[in-house]
Amino acid sequence: MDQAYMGMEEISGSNIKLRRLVETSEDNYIDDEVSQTVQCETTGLGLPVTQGKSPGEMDTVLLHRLYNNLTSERNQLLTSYNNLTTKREQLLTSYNNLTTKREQLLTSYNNLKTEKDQLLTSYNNKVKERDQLQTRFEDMTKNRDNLQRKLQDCQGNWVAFSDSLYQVSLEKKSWEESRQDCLQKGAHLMIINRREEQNFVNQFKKSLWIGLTDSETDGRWKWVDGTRMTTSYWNSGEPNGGRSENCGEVRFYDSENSWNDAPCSIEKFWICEKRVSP
Ligand SMILES: [Ca+2]
Ligand SMILES: [Ca+2]
Repeated sequence: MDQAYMGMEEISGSNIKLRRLVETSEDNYIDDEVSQTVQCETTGLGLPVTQGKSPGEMDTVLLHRLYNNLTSERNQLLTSYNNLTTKREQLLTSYNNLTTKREQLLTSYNNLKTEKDQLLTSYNNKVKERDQLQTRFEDMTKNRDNLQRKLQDCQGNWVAFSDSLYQVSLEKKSWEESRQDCLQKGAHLMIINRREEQNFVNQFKKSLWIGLTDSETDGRWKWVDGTRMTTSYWNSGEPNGGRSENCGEVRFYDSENSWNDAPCSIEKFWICEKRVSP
């Protein structure tokens, strides 16, 4: 425990200069020049009755009072210092708590950010997957529709060959009526572009109107879709009808070159063609 001593160094008139020695716990003495000049007024010090006391007794009383005042002030300062120390420790603790909290929040923020990135990636993958499934679904729907159409066509005596369906009529009509019949079925009179098709049509062993005509300009044979005939399978000596035979038919089916030109008004069986793939 600190001990404080008050020593009188000089008393001169009503001014008193004090010297304080403070002993610390480490036994060091701090010679603290005090530091204080006390204005000593009779009424200010509240001195008790001085009458009848010698000057020496009066000094002792005065010093005693000063000592008490200073001790009280010192105690107040000590209390204040202790309070400030406590406050400082509380603030330090509070600061440390806040720092810890801040680090926890930072960690939490980073974790959330990582989680957000993962969710975003996952979302993008799902979107991609959905789009792929959508495309697949559309393809399958298209496929199903094609198959359904093929099935319906097969039920109507259509025969599938390569990328087309073919239907041979059960009755006979003129070339123009035959053409119209095919159009009504969403088809057209058969157009022969390849050798395989030519051999295919011969297999029916029937005289059949096909989509070939030179009615616009004699000798310039065209298909019903407006394209020019380039590869032909005319039978020997055909076409020989001139202006009187302007429509093409398959007739000599035992020969690969089975075509003949015939008058368009003659009623014959015919063959329609419908493409099923673009
Ligand atoms: Ca002709
Ligand atoms: Ca002919």
